[in-house]
Amino acid sequence: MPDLILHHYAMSPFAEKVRAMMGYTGLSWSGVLHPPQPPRKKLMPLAGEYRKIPVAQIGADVFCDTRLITREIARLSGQPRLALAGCDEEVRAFVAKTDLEIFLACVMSAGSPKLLFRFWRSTSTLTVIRFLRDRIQMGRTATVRAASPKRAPGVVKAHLEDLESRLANQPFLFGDTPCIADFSAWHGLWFIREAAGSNAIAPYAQVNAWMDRMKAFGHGPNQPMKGKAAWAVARDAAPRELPQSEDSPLLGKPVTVTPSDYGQVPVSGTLVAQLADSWVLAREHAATGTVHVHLPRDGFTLAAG
Ligand SMILES: N[C@@H](CCC(=O)N[C@@H](CS)C(=O)NCC(=O)O)C(=O)O
Repeated sequence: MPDLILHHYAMSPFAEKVRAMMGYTGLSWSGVLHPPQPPRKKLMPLAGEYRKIPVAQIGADVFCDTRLITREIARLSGQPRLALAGCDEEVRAFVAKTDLEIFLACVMSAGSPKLLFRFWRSTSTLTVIRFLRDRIQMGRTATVRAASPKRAPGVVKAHLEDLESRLANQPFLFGDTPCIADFSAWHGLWFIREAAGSNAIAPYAQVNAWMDRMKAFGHGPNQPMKGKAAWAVARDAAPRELPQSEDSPLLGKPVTVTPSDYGQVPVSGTLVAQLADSWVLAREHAATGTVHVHLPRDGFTLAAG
């Protein structure tokens, strides 16, 4: 059985970042599909209250946020440049901007009746209504503001011009081979060109050629998995050994870890490690036994819970 289980849904751009990275590495994976909005009953025993997608699972270890999922893929594939820690400050700054400001602008500018129709065709009217209600509510409570529908196309245009010039003399954004930055830039533009079927990127020849190269990686060998089978994988495994934790007065105590940007639902558990890039919470559920939920420190806050 493949090591990595990806919890995702088809239209999720951040899940597409991971799927494309799996395609590039050629690692095989199992995929559990979840609804495009909470409640996600099959995910809850594994990731608790975490409300975003994707989530990755390796045995009884659960990784929230692509900052940590890509770290695991870099480790499994032996390709350090697929993780933020394996790249220099310039790449890290590019990814930070692309994963938040540019991503939100891509989603805003891709929104169209055509996209909604495609989504409706792949789900149901009720799901579309629930989805829209959920995202309006999520936008209202977010601490980051997406560019308005009027301003978003300008933000995307500036991004496309930047990519076009980066790609003038090299096949990938930071050199001859892809790094994490390529996958960050891919998923927002994938949403515009592939998911929404918009031709906004058509005038950018280098970007289109690069997108074709990224698309050609595919998603790698993968197989569907049922939610309950993923629970069984966790139940039959023990969480992996943790590295030495930093000191923290909260070690061994109940805590919450919460995203600071949007979808700010606190994830609860017992703090079992504070590492340089992540917090690890132990959680118990009858369906899964003990799992360790890994959440990044960057972009999240820890509190006594
Ligand atoms: N920082 C997160 C962002 C993930 C994210 O925003 N995912 C979107 C889907 S692409 C999401 O969860 N939206 C709300 C939802 O699906 O409930 C990451 O890198 O994984």
